[in-house]
Amino acid sequence: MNSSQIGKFITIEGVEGVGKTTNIDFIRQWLKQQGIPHINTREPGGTPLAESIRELLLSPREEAVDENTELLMMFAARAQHLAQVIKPALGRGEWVVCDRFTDATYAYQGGGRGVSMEKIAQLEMLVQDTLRPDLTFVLDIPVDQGLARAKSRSTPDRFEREKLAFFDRVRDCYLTRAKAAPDQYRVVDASQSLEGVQADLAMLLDQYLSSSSWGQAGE
Ligand code: T5A
Repeated sequence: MNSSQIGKFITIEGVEGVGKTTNIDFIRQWLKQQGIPHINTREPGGTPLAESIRELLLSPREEAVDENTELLMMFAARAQHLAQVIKPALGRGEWVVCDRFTDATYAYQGGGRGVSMEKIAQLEMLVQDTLRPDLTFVLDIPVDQGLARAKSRSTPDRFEREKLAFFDRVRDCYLTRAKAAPDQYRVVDASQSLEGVQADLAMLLDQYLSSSSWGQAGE
């Protein structure tokens, strides 16, 4: 591999309990096998300050959270994460694998809460400028199945207390965005067995590597 290359930015998205965290481990193993330097991180979070914002965002609370407050906190955490972790890693030529990114803001704050997509796009420009993921996996599953998996594992956070209709809008938004930009997005059926999901991920990663400048440089 040519170490002067800029790293690739891979994000993994989907509704609650779809298997993002589980499959990030699999992607990490895959990158290791290819000898690709990489880091794994997550949103909201990824730095001490951004993880503190995550705590504030996810904790259930009596006080109603204004939708603009929630939106700005997501982007505040993201600005810190980009400055401290994501941009430096990409600049060092490492791949960054991130559990959720701005697609989650479009899906949850836009699709779920009804915040205007234009407002989100303005903040995206402010915080990210032109930086966008190179490749986004949308793990897709019927919402009730994802929530059942998430609930079997931990007590519901502030988002997981939302109604099914909220998550249906979140899922629709992810699928709409994926359909609109097939170069960036790969939708994976996450209702199948874990082995099936990981076989699909490995095939898509192989395809991506062979079509990107990294694959050509490594041959
Ligand atoms: N948010 C985030 C916003 O609203 N806006 C934003 O901009 C951002 C960045 C973050 C919350 O913040 C919101 C969205 C979220 O609500 P989170 O922790 O990132 O929270 O997201 P969650 O979806 O809550 O994470 P979970 O850990 O609950 O779900 P995962 O990571 O998708 O699922 P995972 O891997 O933990 O798996 C859940 C269970 O299912 C099993 C696993 O073993 C595990 O027990 N499993 C399977 N079982 C059977 N078959 C398979 N194929 C399986 N895959 C996994």
